[in-house]
Amino acid sequence: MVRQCARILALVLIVPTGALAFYHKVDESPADSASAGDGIRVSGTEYQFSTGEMVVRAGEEVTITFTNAGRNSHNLAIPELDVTTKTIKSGKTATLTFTPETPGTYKFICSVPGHARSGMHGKLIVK
Ligand SMILES: [Cu+2]
Repeated sequence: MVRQCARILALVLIVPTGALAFYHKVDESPADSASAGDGIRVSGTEYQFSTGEMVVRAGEEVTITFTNAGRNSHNLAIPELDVTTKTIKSGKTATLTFTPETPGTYKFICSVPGHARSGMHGKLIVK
């Protein structure tokens, strides 16, 4: 268990907010699905993510760059895959890198109490 936690922590890196320029493009089309490639950028506000659907391939490493564009602290978690960013403050960015092994549809959420229920959730589709 400790070992697993350490592994997850190692995967979560805080990157400088220099990445802010990128996510505005994603913000303009919240209904679109994001797909892997160079990685997925998603932002979160009260109380929604900039994309409701992410599509990735099984067996391929995926990097999700999550930016908190809201006022409160948020995170991006995929409970079924046991991966989550740290809970980050307004304006901060965190990166999540993992390799989904099994095709399926997984929920991603903000795990701060009440936030998923208020709208911070979406689908990660692993093909
Ligand atoms: Cu949140």
